[in-house]
Amino acid sequence: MTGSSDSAASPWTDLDRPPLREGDLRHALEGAGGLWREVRVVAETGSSNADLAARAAEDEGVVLVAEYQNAGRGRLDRTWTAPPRSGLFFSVLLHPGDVPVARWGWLPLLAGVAAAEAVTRVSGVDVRLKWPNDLMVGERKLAGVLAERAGDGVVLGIGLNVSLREDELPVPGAISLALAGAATTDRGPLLRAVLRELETLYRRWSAADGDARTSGLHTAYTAACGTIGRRVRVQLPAGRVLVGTATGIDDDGRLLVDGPDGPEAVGAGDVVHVRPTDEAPHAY
Ligand code: BT5
Repeated sequence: MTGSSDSAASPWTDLDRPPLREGDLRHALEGAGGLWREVRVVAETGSSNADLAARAAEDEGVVLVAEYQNAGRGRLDRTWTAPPRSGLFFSVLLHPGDVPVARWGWLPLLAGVAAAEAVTRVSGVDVRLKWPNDLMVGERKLAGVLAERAGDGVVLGIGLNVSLREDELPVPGAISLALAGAATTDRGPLLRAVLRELETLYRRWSAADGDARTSGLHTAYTAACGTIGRRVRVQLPAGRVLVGTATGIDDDGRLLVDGPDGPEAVGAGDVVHVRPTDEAPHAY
C-alpha cells in the first residue's frame, strides 16, 4: 500500500508541494473522545477508499490520507486523477450502526456539506455543491465525494484539488483552490477543518437517528447547493435525459426536478447546470 511517489513526482512538485505532516494531523485530531482515532498519511496507494474498504470490520474513525493515488476512484467506475501532493485525497471509515440503513444515503451529501463549508471558511473561495456532491467553483469542479458501502460500514472518500496548475487539470471542467485565488493552499489546515466539520455534522446526524430534517442537514445541504433553482439536464442511469428546473431536495436527499411531465424526484444521475439558451430544442 505504501511506497515512494518519486516515480510520479516532478522536481517542481517536490520543491513547491511540501508533504503533509502526519504528526501534526495526529496531534490535532486523534484522541480526547473525538471521532478520529487513527489518522495515517501514506506516500502512495491505489485508492484510499479501496484500502479502507478492506478494513471495514475495524472500529469507525480511521482516516487514511494518500499523497498520491495511482488508481483513484470516482463514482460509476470513473477515475479520480491528480499529481502527487497537489490536493487532498483521503477516506474515512464510519459505522453509522444506529441509523436506519435507508438513511445512509445522506452520508455523501453530509460529506459534501462539511467539505464545502470548511473549504470556504479556510480558503475564502465560495464553494457550492452541485447535486449530489460535487464541490464547484462557478461551473468548474473543485472536489468530488465517493461513498461506498463496505461490510457494516461506509467509506467516505474526498478528492480536493488544491494546487494544480491549469496545465495539470485532468479534465477541462476542473479547477483548483490555487486557480480560484484561495487565501491559502496549505493542505494541513484545510484537511483539519474538513475533518472537524465532518465530525460535527456526522455526530449531529447520528444523534438524530439520521433524520435529515431534525438534524439540520436538509437545511444546510439546501443552503450549500447551487443546483436548486437552476435549469438542469440530468443524465439518468437508465439512459433517459431529463431537462427541467431543480426545485429542491426531498427527505431522502433526492433532487426534485420540474420537467416536461411534471415534478420528478431523481435519486441518481449526472447533473449539468444549463442556461436556457443551451437547451436542445424541444421536439413537438
Ligand atoms: C467523484 O466521482 O467526483 C468522486 C471522487 C472521489 C475521489 C476520492 S480521492 C480519495 C478517495 N479514494 C478514491 O479512490 N476516491 C476517493 P465522479 O463524480 O464520478 O467524478 C469523476 C469524474 O471527475 C472523472 O470522470 C473526471 O471527469 C473528473 N475528474 C477526475 N479527476 C478530477 C480532478 N482531479 N478534478 C476534477 N475533476 C476530476
